[in-house]
Amino acid sequence: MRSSRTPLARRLAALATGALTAVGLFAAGATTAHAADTPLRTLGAAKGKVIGTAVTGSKLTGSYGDIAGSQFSSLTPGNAMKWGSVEPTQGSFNWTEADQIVAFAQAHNQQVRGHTLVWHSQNPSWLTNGSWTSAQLSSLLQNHISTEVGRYKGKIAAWDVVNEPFNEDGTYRSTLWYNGLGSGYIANALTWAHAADPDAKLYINDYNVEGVNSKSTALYNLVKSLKQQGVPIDGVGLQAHLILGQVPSTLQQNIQRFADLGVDVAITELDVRMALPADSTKLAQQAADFKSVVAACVAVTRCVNVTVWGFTDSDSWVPSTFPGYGAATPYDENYSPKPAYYGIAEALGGSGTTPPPTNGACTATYSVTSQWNTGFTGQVKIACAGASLSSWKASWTYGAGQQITQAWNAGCTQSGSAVTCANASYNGSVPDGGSVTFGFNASWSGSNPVPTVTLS
Ligand code: G2I
Repeated sequence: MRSSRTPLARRLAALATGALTAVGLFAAGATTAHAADTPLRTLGAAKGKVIGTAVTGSKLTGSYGDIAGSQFSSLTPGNAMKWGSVEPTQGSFNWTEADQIVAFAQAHNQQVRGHTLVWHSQNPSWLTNGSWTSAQLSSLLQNHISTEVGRYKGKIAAWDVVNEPFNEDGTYRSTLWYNGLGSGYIANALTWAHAADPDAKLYINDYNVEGVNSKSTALYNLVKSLKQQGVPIDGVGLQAHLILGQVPSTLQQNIQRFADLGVDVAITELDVRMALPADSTKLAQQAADFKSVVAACVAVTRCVNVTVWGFTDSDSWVPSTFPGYGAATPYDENYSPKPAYYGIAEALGGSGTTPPPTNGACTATYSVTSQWNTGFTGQVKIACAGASLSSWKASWTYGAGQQITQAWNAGCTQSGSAVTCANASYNGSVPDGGSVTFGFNASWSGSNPVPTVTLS
């Protein structure tokens, strides 16, 4: 239990993993834990699994960068390697974000999953608006694959070579590629990618292929036939954009049947969306859903990677695509691990990770949101689950001379190293399932360790 550690032990544990958040607790007899206990990548490694996240290159600093670098052993560029991103104008390339993500991954001893070479979406308009003969289309595609795979040769563990080739009924999706080149574009794309980087694992990736159904069976038959023809296909990606409480019961069986074909399987884009607002019941179901997906992968040796499609709710495609839905990832918008985080950890055999209170507690989470040479901006989020507050006071002790200079959404006073922040007139009430966040600016020098917050 976290409260049995000394403040120093807590700080050392947080520093050891680069964690930039700390959680304080206000509840009799409840327990809490935080993401610093054992990183997911370490738990995954012990099970022979790579644990990944999709990332946005421009965000890889501060808490986002710390979590991406410390918790995950694989990164997938969410958008940066798509054709529309890398060649917005024909013959004129922009590799900035893709390069940045690859460099970050190398610096953090992480794999990169390249995503994606052949898709019907997020292509440059010069390509989609052009009118091409099939010979021209074929050569455009070959050049694109050779250029991009060649650029990152030796640096990409696996490529999603072909993305989303099927309709729900298992027929081929009508796309620029299928319509112009026929189904043979898939074998050609794999062959060209293999020529450009013989060491990269080559995948076909799709959604709604997690359970045994018409679409996954079409994918299964395709992979089987590609293998029989000697086409270089190493794996299938099951995206796993799931809805709360709807993990397919045949997930493990489906993973196993692909493994039995002699290919690897990766869960490539896992998220579990829910109708907003989130509450403790939904978050507990979401934890169970993440846990069962990861457990299905753990159960099959050839399931090699589980990647979440964004690790924080602040970096998820869900709210803009499904209005009214969200909270689909394992960390909330303020980078606090949610029950889903602990669901993943448990499926990976995590011990010593106690889920945060889902019942009867309010917690305070301190994080540094930006930092410069002399100052920083921080915030404290107070969240309640199965409990509520009508007023609150958050207190902590600064260990390295930090000094609050300004606060908002709370009244803060500092005396020596002791800081106390009380609610403003308008935000004392924190309902069950709700949260309140206040912010502050402060000065620092030397080091800026994260304090533990006490709620009263
Ligand atoms: O749609 C969810 C995923 C389904 N499988 C393939 C993935 O590649 C796909 O990822 C999403 C990205 O997470 C979104 O971030 O693909 C979307 C496009 O289909 C991405 O959304 C786009 C927005 O539509 C653009 O307006 C925006 O400029 O993201 C772009 C970059 O932020």
